[in-house]
Amino acid sequence: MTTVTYSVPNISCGHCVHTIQTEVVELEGVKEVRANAETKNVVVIFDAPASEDQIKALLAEINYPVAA
Ligand SMILES: [Cu+2]
Repeated sequence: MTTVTYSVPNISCGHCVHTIQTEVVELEGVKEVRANAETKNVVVIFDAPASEDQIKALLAEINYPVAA
């Protein structure tokens, strides 16, 4: 199990949090997603076949790209 924390500047409200959590948890292998509008962080707990590349690509696709 891997836990990663991403900085996602586009998170601004509870709606963003909901969208991110709903979308990312759909990836096979993702166990838990916690987005936070105050810290603008997304914590993802996952196992294979999910990967960091895949999670980051999905976040970019739904307009919440990870900060470089
Ligand atoms: Cu929002």
